[in-house]
Order: sequence, then C-alpha cells, then structure tokens
Amino acid sequence: MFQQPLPNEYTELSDEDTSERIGKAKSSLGRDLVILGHHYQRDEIIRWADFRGDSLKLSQLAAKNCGARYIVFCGVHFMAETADILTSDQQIVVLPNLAAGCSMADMASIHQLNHCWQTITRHVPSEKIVPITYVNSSAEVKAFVGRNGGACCTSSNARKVLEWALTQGEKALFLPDQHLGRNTAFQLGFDPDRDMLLWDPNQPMGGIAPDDYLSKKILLWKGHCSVHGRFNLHQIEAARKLHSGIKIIVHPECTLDVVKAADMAGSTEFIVKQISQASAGSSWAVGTEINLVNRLAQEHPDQHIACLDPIICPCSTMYRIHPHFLCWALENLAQGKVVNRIQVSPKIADDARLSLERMLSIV
Ligand code: CIZ
Repeated sequence: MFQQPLPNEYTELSDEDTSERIGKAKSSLGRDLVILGHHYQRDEIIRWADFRGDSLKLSQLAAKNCGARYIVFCGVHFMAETADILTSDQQIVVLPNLAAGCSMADMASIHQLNHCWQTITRHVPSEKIVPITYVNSSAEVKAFVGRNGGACCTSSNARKVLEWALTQGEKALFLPDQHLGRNTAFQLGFDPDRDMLLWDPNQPMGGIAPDDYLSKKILLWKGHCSVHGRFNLHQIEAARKLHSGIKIIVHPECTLDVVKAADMAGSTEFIVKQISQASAGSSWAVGTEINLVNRLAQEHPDQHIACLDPIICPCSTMYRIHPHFLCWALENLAQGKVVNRIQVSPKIADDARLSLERMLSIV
C-alpha cells in the first residue's frame, strides 16, 4: 500500500484551519476514537493524542480501550501493525500517512530472515538458537520469531528477554538492531569480540564463515537506527566540558561506546521517568529523538535539558505524520470512510502475537 497524495483541500490548509478541523472531527467521533501519539511525534500531533508513550504501552492501551472502534496511531508502520495484532477484530487501526515507515525495521525483510535462518541452521540445530526481534520489525518478522520459539522485545525489556532466550537455547539471534542487541548482551557480561557475531543481510552467507557460529553465543543482525547512530563520544565530551555535573542519558539504540560513556541508558519511557523524577536545577544531555527532548525541556523548565547532538536529529519517518494527514484521516472516519487501515493477515497476526505474548510472559 502506498500513500496517495492528499487532496489540495488539505495541503493548502493553514495551521489554524487544520487544528479547527481536527478538533471538530475528533469530537464528532467521540468515544469511537482513540488517538495514540508516540513520544517521537511532533507537538502539533501530540496535542491531539489521548495517550502518549512508547509503542508497546500505546498498543496495550488501545487493546484496553476496547470500546473505541477506531485507533488512529500517530507513529510508524510497525507500531500500527502491533496495535492491530493486540486489539480486537472489531477495532480498526489507521496510520494517517502510509509513508511513515521505519528504516530500521526495513533492514530486516522476511526473505532475508528466512535466508539467514536456513544458513545458520545448516550448522547449528534450530532448537539451539532462539530468535529475538526488537519491536521495531515487521509483523512478518515477528511472526517468524513466534513460530520459531522466540520472543519479541522492547528497549525496556531486552535484557530479560535475552536472559530468557539463553535459558531456552544455546545461542540467540537478535534482530534488527545490532546496537540494542550488543548493548544488552554486554550488560549481561558478554564480550563483543569473543561472544558476538554480526550477520550482514546484504552479504552472501551473512559475511560469516560457518565455523564462526559454533563459538559465538549472540548473533547480531546488521541493522541500526539512523537517528541514534548520530550520537558520538565527541558530543559527550563537549557536553561534559560545557556543563559540569551534566548527566548524559541515551537510548540503547546508540552505539556501545556511547552507551558506555553515558551516565544512563534506557528506553523512551525510562528517559521520561528519569527526567521527570530529577530535582530542579539538574542538567541533562539527552541522546534520543529531538521531539521528545524538546518536549521534556518544555515540561521541565526548572531543569536544563538539551539534545546531545547540537545539530539535532528528527526522525524523518515519524515526521511524516503531518497534521494535514491527521485531519484527512479523521474527517474520513467522521464520514464513515476508513482510509489507511493497517490490517495484519490472521495467520501472520496469530504467529506474531505468540512472540509478543511470550515477551509479556517473560517480563
Ligand atoms: O518501542 C518504542 O516505542 C521505541 C521504538 C523505542 C522506545 O524506547 O520506546
């Protein structure tokens, strides 16, 4: 499915008119509608969200709100898929702009994963290897993981899921984010050189010699987040020089050297919690998406909060949820017309749900 260009009626709307029309459509839909806003969405979208949070928390809230017929997910494609998988068949999930994908999720296609699995299991029996997929992955990848005895994870629970995986098998395959996988395995005491191996889906045989599988515990997939990949050690040094006592808090999608040099690392929910609980006068350099950093700075004016990257780094795909798209989706729903429905096929959804439920039973 591709996003059709919006009618001019929407693209030419002023900010004020867009807000007025979103407000009207939202109130006419009443309890039939729940709008979910991911932490990385811009403020002009977040102001309309009934709930905001990370992707899993939002999907779980949508499932609890079973009275809402329409779930409008202001986030990216894999998040809307997760919401569809976890909500009832009567609920309809809408992504306002179909072009809002996730480049990291796109780094692991189901074909690449099938090829990887077939290659590895020629050398390591499949029961000895447990796949783990980060929630930033397609429903098809989650389904594969569910079918093969593995679990999904988020950045909040990756450690517990990896610990669990290593009680179920001898090795874990972690995808698609190499950094979250490496950081988590490092936290558990594994050494990147001795214990981990990087599977490159764009190289024949993953770029790995078969003998190498045997000695390694953790197989990482060569995927990354381009936003979190921007943070580096120079920025950390510069922030520490500029403000003595500054705390550096980063997301675990950052590289291992950045996570090691930071004072704290954790998911968006962890970052929000740490800053919300900090005392007035605290200084923070935050290594995550700029919309969340700016919002935290606005909400805690008694603290000094800035992005670790002075050149700032918006997530370009999250940014595709422009208010014009939200207005268009809501006005269509208000007229009884569903646009941009995200619907995972029942077979894929059942297997993907297995990987999500397994995660929830572990944490
Ligand atoms: O699960 C999410 O929402 C993502 C992508 C990151 C996080 O840390 O919340």
